[in-house]
Amino acid sequence: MLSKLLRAAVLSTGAAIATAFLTPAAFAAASDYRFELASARPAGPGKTDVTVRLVRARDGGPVPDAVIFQTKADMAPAGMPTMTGNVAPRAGQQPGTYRFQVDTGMAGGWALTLSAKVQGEPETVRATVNFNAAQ
Ligand SMILES: [Cu+2]
Repeated sequence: MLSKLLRAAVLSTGAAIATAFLTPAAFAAASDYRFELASARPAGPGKTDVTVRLVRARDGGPVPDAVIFQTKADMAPAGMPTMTGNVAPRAGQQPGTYRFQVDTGMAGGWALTLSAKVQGEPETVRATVNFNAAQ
């Protein structure tokens, strides 16, 4: 009886360890996440309000509470990589979305490049999201 209980305990401990190794967090990498454009709206002359969504690549689920520590905006999509615009963070509207006001002094194609720290993910997630600025 005792040995049976002991065996069950050992088995369940083993199962717990196996489960821990199989959780997505254990295998997570920066490529498990992606940024998507949620919206790009004019926000006054030469300014665009850009909202991006951070999602898990696996199931498209939102990833809240990421820390976006580096941003850059330029007109590389329009063949002007040296034309840059200031990026200022704004409060996001819903969990998993991140919002910025970008100084888009020129209408056309812009790229917003982001570096982010995701909770529980040691690798930095980097991505570029293209958007269009109206004037
Ligand atoms: Cu330009």
